[in-house]
Amino acid sequence: MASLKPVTSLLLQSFLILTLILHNANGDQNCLKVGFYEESCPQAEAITRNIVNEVLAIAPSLSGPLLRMFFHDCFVRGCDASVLLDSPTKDAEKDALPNLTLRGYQIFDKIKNAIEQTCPGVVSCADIIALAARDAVAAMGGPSWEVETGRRDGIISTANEALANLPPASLNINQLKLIFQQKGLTVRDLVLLSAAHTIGISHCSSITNRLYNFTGNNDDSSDPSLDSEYMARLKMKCQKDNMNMIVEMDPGSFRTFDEHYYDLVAKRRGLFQTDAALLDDPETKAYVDTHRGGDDLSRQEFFIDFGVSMVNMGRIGVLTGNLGEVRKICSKVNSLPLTP
Ligand code: HEM
Ligand SMILES: *[C@@H]1O[C@H](CO)[C@@H](O)[C@H](O)[C@H]1NC(C)=O
Ligand SMILES: CC(=O)N[C@H]1CO[C@H](CO)[C@@H](O)[C@@H]1O
Repeated sequence: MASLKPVTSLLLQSFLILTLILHNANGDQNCLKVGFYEESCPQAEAITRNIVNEVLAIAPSLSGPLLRMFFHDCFVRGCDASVLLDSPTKDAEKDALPNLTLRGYQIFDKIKNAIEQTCPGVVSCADIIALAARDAVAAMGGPSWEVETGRRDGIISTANEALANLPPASLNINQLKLIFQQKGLTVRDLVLLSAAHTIGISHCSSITNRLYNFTGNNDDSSDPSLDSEYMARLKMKCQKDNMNMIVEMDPGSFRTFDEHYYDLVAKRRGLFQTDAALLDDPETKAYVDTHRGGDDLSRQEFFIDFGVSMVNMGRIGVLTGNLGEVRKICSKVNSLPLTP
Protein backbone atom coordinates (compact mmCIF):
# COMPACT_ATOMS: atom_id res chain seq x y z
CA MET A 1 0.00 0.00 0.00
CA ALA A 2 2.55 2.51 1.20
CA SER A 3 4.77 1.92 -1.82
CA LEU A 4 1.94 2.73 -4.20
CA LYS A 5 1.35 6.13 -2.69
CA PRO A 6 4.29 8.06 -4.16
CA VAL A 7 3.52 6.68 -7.59
CA THR A 8 -0.06 7.78 -7.36
CA SER A 9 0.84 11.24 -6.18
CA LEU A 10 3.51 11.54 -8.84
CA LEU A 11 0.95 10.64 -11.47
CA LEU A 12 -1.48 13.06 -10.00
CA GLN A 13 1.14 15.79 -9.94
CA SER A 14 2.14 15.36 -13.56
CA PHE A 15 -1.51 15.27 -14.49
CA LEU A 16 -2.04 18.58 -12.72
CA ILE A 17 0.98 20.15 -14.38
CA LEU A 18 -0.13 18.90 -17.76
CA THR A 19 -3.58 20.32 -17.21
CA LEU A 20 -2.08 23.65 -16.25
CA ILE A 21 0.09 23.73 -19.35
CA LEU A 22 -2.81 22.81 -21.60
CA HIS A 23 -4.98 25.36 -19.89
CA ASN A 24 -2.45 28.14 -20.39
CA ALA A 25 -1.77 27.14 -23.95
CA ASN A 26 -5.29 27.73 -25.10
CA GLY A 27 -6.90 29.25 -22.05
CA ASP A 28 -5.89 32.83 -21.42
CA GLN A 29 -4.69 33.60 -24.91
CA ASN A 30 -7.13 31.86 -27.17
CA CYS A 31 -10.40 31.53 -25.33
CA LEU A 32 -13.24 33.77 -24.50
CA LYS A 33 -13.52 34.62 -20.86
CA VAL A 34 -15.48 36.90 -18.62
CA GLY A 35 -13.46 40.05 -17.92
CA PHE A 36 -10.99 39.65 -20.78
CA TYR A 37 -10.29 43.41 -20.64
CA GLU A 38 -9.99 43.59 -16.85
CA GLU A 39 -6.37 44.67 -17.11
CA SER A 40 -6.03 45.96 -20.66
CA CYS A 41 -9.12 48.17 -20.60
CA PRO A 42 -11.00 48.00 -17.31
CA GLN A 43 -13.41 50.76 -18.36
CA ALA A 44 -14.60 49.03 -21.53
CA GLU A 45 -17.75 47.47 -20.09
CA ALA A 46 -18.80 50.59 -18.18
CA ILE A 47 -18.27 52.85 -21.20
CA THR A 48 -20.44 50.55 -23.30
CA ARG A 49 -23.16 50.35 -20.69
CA ASN A 50 -23.25 54.10 -20.13
CA ILE A 51 -23.59 54.89 -23.81
CA VAL A 52 -26.25 52.22 -24.34
CA ASN A 53 -28.20 53.59 -21.38
CA GLU A 54 -27.82 57.16 -22.60
CA VAL A 55 -29.00 56.31 -26.11
CA LEU A 56 -31.91 54.15 -24.94
CA ALA A 57 -33.08 56.77 -22.44
CA ILE A 58 -33.74 59.00 -25.44
CA ALA A 59 -34.63 56.35 -28.04
CA PRO A 60 -35.80 53.12 -26.38
CA SER A 61 -36.86 51.77 -29.76
CA LEU A 62 -33.18 51.21 -30.52
CA SER A 63 -33.01 48.41 -27.95
CA GLY A 64 -34.43 45.94 -30.48
CA PRO A 65 -31.84 46.73 -33.13
CA LEU A 66 -29.02 46.50 -30.56
CA LEU A 67 -30.10 43.02 -29.51
CA ARG A 68 -30.77 41.88 -33.04
CA MET A 69 -27.36 43.05 -34.23
CA PHE A 70 -25.71 40.40 -32.04
CA PHE A 71 -27.82 37.66 -33.64
CA HIS A 72 -27.08 38.85 -37.16
CA ASP A 73 -23.40 39.13 -36.36
CA CYS A 74 -23.04 35.69 -34.76
CA PHE A 75 -25.05 33.74 -37.35
CA VAL A 76 -22.96 34.98 -40.26
CA ARG A 77 -19.23 34.04 -40.07
CA GLY A 78 -19.41 33.87 -36.29
CA CYS A 79 -19.42 36.75 -33.82
CA ASP A 80 -16.70 38.78 -35.55
CA ALA A 81 -18.41 42.13 -36.16
CA SER A 82 -18.54 41.38 -39.88
CA VAL A 83 -22.08 42.74 -39.74
CA LEU A 84 -20.68 46.24 -39.16
CA LEU A 85 -18.33 46.35 -42.15
CA ASP A 86 -19.04 48.70 -45.03
CA SER A 87 -18.44 47.57 -48.56
CA PRO A 88 -17.52 50.12 -51.24
CA THR A 89 -19.28 47.91 -53.79
CA LYS A 90 -22.33 47.46 -51.53
CA ASP A 91 -22.13 43.73 -51.15
CA ALA A 92 -21.37 43.34 -47.45
CA GLU A 93 -23.66 41.60 -44.94
CA LYS A 94 -25.35 44.90 -44.19
CA ASP A 95 -26.33 45.19 -47.85
CA ALA A 96 -28.22 41.91 -47.87
CA LEU A 97 -31.99 41.91 -47.78
CA PRO A 98 -32.49 40.76 -44.16
CA ASN A 99 -30.49 43.78 -43.02
CA LEU A 100 -32.83 46.33 -44.52
CA THR A 101 -34.21 46.67 -41.10
CA LEU A 102 -31.02 46.62 -39.06
CA ARG A 103 -30.47 49.94 -37.38
CA GLY A 104 -28.20 51.42 -34.77
CA TYR A 105 -24.85 51.24 -36.55
CA GLN A 106 -24.04 54.71 -35.29
CA ILE A 107 -24.30 53.55 -31.68
CA PHE A 108 -21.41 51.17 -32.25
CA ASP A 109 -19.34 53.99 -33.74
CA LYS A 110 -20.08 56.07 -30.70
CA ILE A 111 -19.08 53.33 -28.24
CA LYS A 112 -16.00 52.43 -30.25
CA ASN A 113 -14.85 56.07 -30.36
CA ALA A 114 -15.22 56.45 -26.62
CA ILE A 115 -13.35 53.23 -25.91
CA GLU A 116 -10.57 54.04 -28.41
CA GLN A 117 -9.95 57.29 -26.56
CA THR A 118 -9.43 55.41 -23.32
CA CYS A 119 -7.59 52.33 -24.57
CA PRO A 120 -6.69 52.50 -28.24
CA GLY A 121 -6.54 49.31 -30.28
CA VAL A 122 -7.57 46.96 -27.49
CA VAL A 123 -11.30 46.27 -27.53
CA SER A 124 -12.82 44.51 -30.53
CA CYS A 125 -16.01 45.61 -32.24
CA ALA A 126 -17.26 42.03 -31.91
CA ASP A 127 -17.05 42.29 -28.12
CA ILE A 128 -18.76 45.68 -28.17
CA ILE A 129 -21.70 44.08 -30.02
CA ALA A 130 -21.92 41.33 -27.39
CA LEU A 131 -21.75 43.79 -24.50
CA ALA A 132 -24.25 46.21 -26.04
CA ALA A 133 -26.77 43.40 -26.56
CA ARG A 134 -26.57 42.49 -22.88
CA ASP A 135 -26.89 46.12 -21.81
CA ALA A 136 -29.85 46.73 -24.13
CA VAL A 137 -31.74 43.79 -22.63
CA ALA A 138 -30.98 44.95 -19.09
CA ALA A 139 -32.06 48.50 -19.93
CA MET A 140 -35.48 47.19 -21.01
CA GLY A 141 -36.07 45.50 -17.66
CA GLY A 142 -34.63 42.17 -18.72
CA PRO A 143 -31.86 40.11 -17.18
CA SER A 144 -28.17 40.87 -17.13
CA TRP A 145 -25.46 38.26 -17.42
CA GLU A 146 -21.70 38.01 -17.52
CA VAL A 147 -20.52 38.45 -21.08
CA GLU A 148 -17.51 36.50 -22.24
CA THR A 149 -15.06 38.70 -24.13
CA GLY A 150 -11.84 38.21 -26.09
CA ARG A 151 -13.33 38.05 -29.58
CA ARG A 152 -11.35 39.53 -32.45
CA ASP A 153 -12.77 41.20 -35.53
CA GLY A 154 -13.02 39.56 -38.93
CA ILE A 155 -12.05 41.17 -42.19
CA ILE A 156 -14.62 39.64 -44.55
CA SER A 157 -18.29 40.46 -44.97
CA THR A 158 -20.46 39.39 -47.88
CA ALA A 159 -24.13 39.84 -48.61
CA ASN A 160 -24.43 36.28 -49.93
CA GLU A 161 -23.32 34.78 -46.66
CA ALA A 162 -25.89 36.85 -44.80
CA LEU A 163 -28.61 35.54 -47.09
CA ALA A 164 -27.43 31.96 -46.69
CA ASN A 165 -27.10 32.01 -42.90
CA LEU A 166 -29.88 34.16 -41.53
CA PRO A 167 -33.11 32.23 -41.07
CA PRO A 168 -36.10 33.62 -42.99
CA ALA A 169 -39.23 34.17 -40.91
CA SER A 170 -41.03 31.45 -42.88
CA LEU A 171 -38.95 28.47 -41.72
CA ASN A 172 -40.66 25.50 -40.11
CA ILE A 173 -39.51 23.90 -36.89
CA ASN A 174 -37.26 21.31 -38.53
CA GLN A 175 -35.50 23.90 -40.66
CA LEU A 176 -35.09 26.12 -37.62
CA LYS A 177 -33.69 23.31 -35.51
CA LEU A 178 -31.24 22.44 -38.27
CA ILE A 179 -29.95 25.97 -38.74
CA PHE A 180 -29.44 26.37 -34.97
CA GLN A 181 -27.74 22.99 -34.78
CA GLN A 182 -25.40 24.00 -37.59
CA LYS A 183 -24.35 26.93 -35.41
CA GLY A 184 -23.70 24.65 -32.45
CA LEU A 185 -26.85 25.75 -30.66
CA THR A 186 -29.44 23.48 -29.08
CA VAL A 187 -33.20 23.25 -29.35
CA ARG A 188 -33.31 24.86 -25.94
CA ASP A 189 -31.24 27.79 -27.23
CA LEU A 190 -33.75 28.10 -30.05
CA VAL A 191 -36.76 28.48 -27.79
CA LEU A 192 -34.88 30.88 -25.52
CA LEU A 193 -33.25 33.11 -28.10
CA SER A 194 -36.55 33.38 -29.98
CA ALA A 195 -37.89 35.19 -26.92
CA ALA A 196 -35.77 38.16 -27.99
CA HIS A 197 -38.92 38.95 -29.95
CA THR A 198 -40.40 40.23 -26.71
CA ILE A 199 -38.93 43.60 -27.67
CA GLY A 200 -38.85 45.52 -30.91
CA ILE A 201 -40.84 45.91 -34.05
CA SER A 202 -41.24 44.32 -37.44
CA HIS A 203 -41.96 45.80 -40.80
CA CYS A 204 -45.14 44.60 -42.43
CA SER A 205 -43.05 43.37 -45.34
CA SER A 206 -41.69 40.63 -43.05
CA ILE A 207 -45.17 39.14 -42.57
CA THR A 208 -46.93 40.00 -45.81
CA ASN A 209 -46.86 36.42 -47.09
CA ARG A 210 -48.34 35.19 -43.85
CA LEU A 211 -51.24 37.62 -44.21
CA TYR A 212 -51.98 37.63 -47.94
CA ASN A 213 -49.96 35.10 -49.82
CA PHE A 214 -49.59 32.03 -47.68
CA THR A 215 -49.85 29.48 -50.48
CA GLY A 216 -47.52 31.55 -52.65
CA ASN A 217 -50.18 31.87 -55.35
CA ASN A 218 -51.13 35.49 -54.62
CA ASP A 219 -54.60 34.26 -53.71
CA ASP A 220 -55.19 36.24 -50.50
CA SER A 221 -54.53 33.13 -48.45
CA SER A 222 -53.43 33.58 -44.86
CA ASP A 223 -51.64 31.34 -42.40
CA PRO A 224 -54.27 29.28 -40.54
CA SER A 225 -51.89 28.77 -37.61
CA LEU A 226 -52.26 32.45 -36.67
CA ASP A 227 -55.09 33.35 -34.30
CA SER A 228 -57.89 34.75 -36.47
CA GLU A 229 -58.67 37.78 -34.32
CA TYR A 230 -55.02 38.69 -34.27
CA MET A 231 -54.82 38.11 -38.01
CA ALA A 232 -57.60 40.64 -38.53
CA ARG A 233 -55.75 43.20 -36.43
CA LEU A 234 -52.52 42.66 -38.31
CA LYS A 235 -54.27 43.06 -41.63
CA MET A 236 -55.63 46.42 -40.48
CA LYS A 237 -52.13 47.59 -39.66
CA CYS A 238 -50.45 45.96 -42.64
CA GLN A 239 -52.53 46.83 -45.66
CA LYS A 240 -51.49 45.25 -48.91
CA ASP A 241 -50.38 48.49 -50.47
CA ASN A 242 -48.38 49.72 -47.50
CA MET A 243 -45.82 47.21 -46.36
CA ASN A 244 -43.49 49.86 -44.94
CA MET A 245 -45.67 50.15 -41.87
CA ILE A 246 -44.44 48.59 -38.66
CA VAL A 247 -46.06 46.41 -36.02
CA GLU A 248 -44.97 45.81 -32.45
CA MET A 249 -43.60 42.36 -31.92
CA ASP A 250 -45.15 42.05 -28.46
CA PRO A 251 -48.04 44.52 -28.56
CA GLY A 252 -48.27 46.63 -25.44
CA SER A 253 -44.88 45.63 -24.09
CA PHE A 254 -42.56 45.85 -27.06
CA ARG A 255 -40.23 48.00 -25.01
CA THR A 256 -40.16 45.67 -22.05
CA PHE A 257 -38.06 42.57 -21.99
CA ASP A 258 -40.38 40.07 -20.32
CA GLU A 259 -41.77 36.57 -20.51
CA HIS A 260 -44.87 37.68 -22.32
CA TYR A 261 -43.49 36.39 -25.61
CA TYR A 262 -44.39 32.85 -24.54
CA ASP A 263 -47.99 33.93 -23.82
CA LEU A 264 -48.25 35.23 -27.35
CA VAL A 265 -46.79 32.11 -28.89
CA ALA A 266 -49.08 29.90 -26.80
CA LYS A 267 -52.09 31.95 -27.93
CA ARG A 268 -51.02 31.52 -31.55
CA ARG A 269 -50.11 35.19 -31.73
CA GLY A 270 -46.42 34.85 -32.42
CA LEU A 271 -45.68 37.29 -35.22
CA PHE A 272 -43.58 35.10 -37.50
CA GLN A 273 -44.03 31.53 -38.65
CA THR A 274 -40.78 30.83 -36.81
CA ASP A 275 -42.38 32.02 -33.57
CA ALA A 276 -45.46 29.89 -34.19
CA ALA A 277 -43.24 26.92 -35.04
CA LEU A 278 -42.13 26.67 -31.42
CA LEU A 279 -45.42 24.87 -30.78
CA ASP A 280 -44.48 22.14 -33.27
CA ASP A 281 -41.70 20.46 -31.31
CA PRO A 282 -42.22 18.75 -27.95
CA GLU A 283 -39.18 20.35 -26.32
CA THR A 284 -39.81 23.91 -27.49
CA LYS A 285 -43.53 23.58 -26.79
CA ALA A 286 -42.81 22.36 -23.27
CA TYR A 287 -40.74 25.48 -22.59
CA VAL A 288 -43.46 27.73 -23.99
CA ASP A 289 -46.07 25.97 -21.86
CA THR A 290 -44.17 26.21 -18.60
CA HIS A 291 -43.38 29.87 -19.17
CA ARG A 292 -46.69 31.21 -20.45
CA GLY A 293 -48.51 33.29 -17.89
CA GLY A 294 -45.51 32.70 -15.68
CA ASP A 295 -45.12 33.78 -12.09
CA ASP A 296 -42.06 35.41 -10.52
CA LEU A 297 -40.21 32.15 -10.20
CA SER A 298 -40.80 31.20 -13.79
CA ARG A 299 -39.66 34.65 -14.89
CA GLN A 300 -36.47 34.37 -12.89
CA GLU A 301 -35.79 31.02 -14.46
CA PHE A 302 -36.39 32.40 -17.95
CA PHE A 303 -34.09 35.35 -17.25
CA ILE A 304 -31.25 33.04 -16.22
CA ASP A 305 -31.86 30.67 -19.14
CA PHE A 306 -31.88 33.54 -21.62
CA GLY A 307 -28.48 34.76 -20.41
CA VAL A 308 -27.05 31.24 -20.78
CA SER A 309 -28.30 31.00 -24.37
CA MET A 310 -26.94 34.45 -25.21
CA VAL A 311 -23.53 33.34 -23.94
CA ASN A 312 -23.84 30.22 -26.11
CA MET A 313 -24.70 32.30 -29.16
CA GLY A 314 -21.72 34.53 -28.39
CA ARG A 315 -19.37 31.58 -28.86
CA ILE A 316 -20.31 30.86 -32.46
CA GLY A 317 -17.28 30.84 -34.76
CA VAL A 318 -15.29 33.36 -32.75
CA LEU A 319 -11.81 34.53 -33.69
CA THR A 320 -9.50 34.63 -30.68
CA GLY A 321 -5.80 34.84 -29.89
CA ASN A 322 -3.91 36.08 -32.93
CA LEU A 323 -6.70 35.50 -35.40
CA GLY A 324 -8.42 38.44 -37.02
CA GLU A 325 -7.68 41.91 -35.73
CA VAL A 326 -8.97 44.59 -33.41
CA ARG A 327 -10.52 47.11 -35.75
CA LYS A 328 -9.85 50.79 -35.19
CA ILE A 329 -13.12 51.76 -36.84
CA CYS A 330 -15.97 49.28 -36.67
CA SER A 331 -17.12 49.80 -40.25
CA LYS A 332 -13.63 49.34 -41.76
CA VAL A 333 -10.89 46.75 -41.67
CA ASN A 334 -7.56 48.16 -40.48
CA SER A 335 -5.70 47.63 -43.72
CA LEU A 336 -7.04 46.72 -47.10
CA PRO A 337 -6.13 43.25 -48.28
CA LEU A 338 -3.25 43.18 -50.78
CA THR A 339 -5.34 41.80 -53.62
CA PRO A 340 -5.55 43.65 -56.94
C1 HEM B 1 -35.24 32.13 -34.90
C2 HEM B 1 -35.07 32.75 -36.03
C3 HEM B 1 -35.35 34.22 -36.21
C4 HEM B 1 -36.02 34.78 -37.24
C5 HEM B 1 -36.62 34.05 -38.43
C6 HEM B 1 -36.09 36.19 -36.99
C7 HEM B 1 -36.68 37.11 -37.83
C8 HEM B 1 -36.89 38.44 -37.55
C9 HEM B 1 -37.58 39.36 -38.40
C10 HEM B 1 -38.16 39.04 -39.76
C11 HEM B 1 -37.64 40.55 -37.76
C12 HEM B 1 -38.32 41.82 -38.22
C13 HEM B 1 -37.45 42.67 -39.07
C14 HEM B 1 -38.24 43.82 -39.62
O1 HEM B 1 -39.09 43.58 -40.48
O2 HEM B 1 -38.05 44.98 -39.18
C15 HEM B 1 -36.96 40.37 -36.49
C16 HEM B 1 -36.81 41.35 -35.54
C17 HEM B 1 -36.09 41.19 -34.39
N1 HEM B 1 -35.36 40.08 -34.04
FE1 HEM B 1 -35.47 38.27 -34.88
N2 HEM B 1 -35.46 36.48 -35.81
C18 HEM B 1 -34.98 35.31 -35.30
C19 HEM B 1 -34.23 35.16 -34.16
C20 HEM B 1 -33.80 36.21 -33.39
C21 HEM B 1 -32.80 36.12 -32.36
C22 HEM B 1 -32.03 34.85 -32.00
C23 HEM B 1 -32.67 37.35 -31.83
C24 HEM B 1 -31.75 37.82 -30.73
C25 HEM B 1 -31.31 37.06 -29.76
C26 HEM B 1 -33.62 38.22 -32.50
C27 HEM B 1 -33.86 39.52 -32.19
C28 HEM B 1 -34.74 40.34 -32.85
C29 HEM B 1 -35.13 41.66 -32.37
C30 HEM B 1 -34.73 42.29 -31.06
C31 HEM B 1 -35.96 42.21 -33.35
C32 HEM B 1 -36.61 43.59 -33.35
C33 HEM B 1 -35.76 44.55 -34.13
C34 HEM B 1 -36.25 45.99 -34.11
O3 HEM B 1 -36.92 46.39 -33.17
O4 HEM B 1 -35.90 46.72 -35.05
N3 HEM B 1 -34.25 37.49 -33.47
N4 HEM B 1 -36.52 39.08 -36.39
C1 LIG C 1 -46.26 35.32 -53.17
O1 LIG C 1 -45.45 34.21 -52.84
C2 LIG C 1 -44.70 33.71 -53.93
C3 LIG C 1 -43.97 32.46 -53.45
O2 LIG C 1 -43.26 32.70 -52.29
C4 LIG C 1 -43.76 34.77 -54.44
O3 LIG C 1 -43.02 34.28 -55.55
C5 LIG C 1 -44.55 36.01 -54.83
O4 LIG C 1 -43.67 37.05 -55.22
C6 LIG C 1 -45.41 36.47 -53.68
N1 LIG C 1 -46.24 37.59 -54.08
C7 LIG C 1 -46.18 38.78 -53.52
C8 LIG C 1 -47.14 39.83 -54.03
O5 LIG C 1 -45.38 39.05 -52.62
C1 LIG D 1 -28.59 49.74 -43.46
C2 LIG D 1 -28.19 49.16 -44.75
O1 LIG D 1 -27.02 49.05 -45.05
N1 LIG D 1 -29.19 48.74 -45.52
C3 LIG D 1 -28.99 48.10 -46.81
C4 LIG D 1 -29.65 46.74 -46.83
O2 LIG D 1 -29.65 46.15 -48.10
C5 LIG D 1 -30.23 46.90 -49.15
C6 LIG D 1 -30.14 46.10 -50.43
O3 LIG D 1 -30.70 44.84 -50.28
C7 LIG D 1 -29.51 48.26 -49.27
O4 LIG D 1 -30.14 49.03 -50.28
C8 LIG D 1 -29.55 48.99 -47.93
O5 LIG D 1 -28.81 50.18 -48.00
